[in-house]
Amino acid sequence: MSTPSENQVRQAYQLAQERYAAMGVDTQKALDTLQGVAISLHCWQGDDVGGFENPGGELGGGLAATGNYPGKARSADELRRDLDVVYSLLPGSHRLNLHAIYAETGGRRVERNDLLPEHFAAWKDWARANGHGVDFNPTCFSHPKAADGFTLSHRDPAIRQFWVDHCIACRRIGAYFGSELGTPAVTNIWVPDGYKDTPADRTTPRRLLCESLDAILAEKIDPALNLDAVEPKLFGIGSESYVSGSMEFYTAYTISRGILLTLDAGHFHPTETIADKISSLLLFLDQLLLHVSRGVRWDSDHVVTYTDDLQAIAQEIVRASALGRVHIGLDYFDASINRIAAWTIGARNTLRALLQALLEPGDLLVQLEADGDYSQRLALMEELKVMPANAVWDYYCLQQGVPVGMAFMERIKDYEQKELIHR
Ligand code: RNT
Ligand code: ZN
Repeated sequence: MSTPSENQVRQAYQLAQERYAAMGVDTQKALDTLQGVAISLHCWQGDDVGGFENPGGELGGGLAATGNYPGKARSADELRRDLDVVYSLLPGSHRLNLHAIYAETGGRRVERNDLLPEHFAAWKDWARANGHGVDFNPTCFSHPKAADGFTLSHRDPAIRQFWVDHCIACRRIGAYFGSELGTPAVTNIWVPDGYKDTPADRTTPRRLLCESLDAILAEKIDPALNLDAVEPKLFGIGSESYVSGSMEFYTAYTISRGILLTLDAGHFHPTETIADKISSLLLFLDQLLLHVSRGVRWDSDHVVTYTDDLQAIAQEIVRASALGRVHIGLDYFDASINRIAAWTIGARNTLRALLQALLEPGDLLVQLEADGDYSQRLALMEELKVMPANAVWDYYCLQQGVPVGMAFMERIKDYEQKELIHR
């Protein structure tokens, strides 16, 4: 498939720029803003959330990566090489979101509560050399002490303490990345805790979760180094009837403790979207973390595509002028297609949705609304959906020296032939 020539891209941009200018939208300003947005790429798309602690170990916590497409990363070096390819296909400069199970312990078994910054030194060196900020996550699943489905809200104090200690270790590792890289890590706690069937006592696990989180957060860490986030979920596989860390639990918790709330787009009722939650929460919380994902029926982790949901999320961030307060991460894992394509497609879609949102004549829309001219507001919103945003996107890719249009797939196919199929 042939991709447009440089000249075509420039000509299309010229026309698009004029169309947007006629609406009072400055396309270059939108691109300048977009360039400042760093998406946090989730390392776990590269190896189906396997990690390197226990190669071949089973994925737990109700998470499931289906498919056996060749080329899964088997080591941190392979994963970093794969990530390098993804970053080279994205306009702008982006972050990495790392899980604790990606520690490099030199072949030694290190328990999760004993993890130290030094086990992430190679990640730090690589991130620094490539200008990536790093975000971090305790791994409270895929472990014998999580096998019965409870971690931080476990009734056994010894098991609870183990996971508390793991999370404490992870906050320190987050702070290490923050200080080494000069940009705070967002350390996000997600626990799978919950019941398959109707519980008799919904209170106790939530009280225990609250106590565990307070113990984890007891140590004050400079927010310039590490920011804490917690991630609710309505249900998971094996926790269909009850999840300790529900939306209401964590909303109240984060507001009362002044930490970040994580909204994962796949963690709610199938018709419930996170876009509408952003403006409400930002009235009471300083910052949010998003896990941009796509729920499909009971799965919460499909590759991010260019859906209305995605566009609504981007619009809400931009319309609330909240790009500086909303950390944007991706969260999905698809093992049935080329994993690098999965990463790249989802990340490019997320950036493109942000661009389209940045290309809205925000003041005009708000003015129409204030004037009560809802017909004109509707007409304009519909017009915006088909304005030539993609010509601006192509031009941005050209400017940033990354493939235009679908040309990124050629690079991925090439890497697949040279590297992935030999794994
Ligand atoms: C699980 C949560 C969580 C995980 C990652 C691997 O439902 O979304 O964010 O996907 O921590
Ligand atoms: Zn998530």
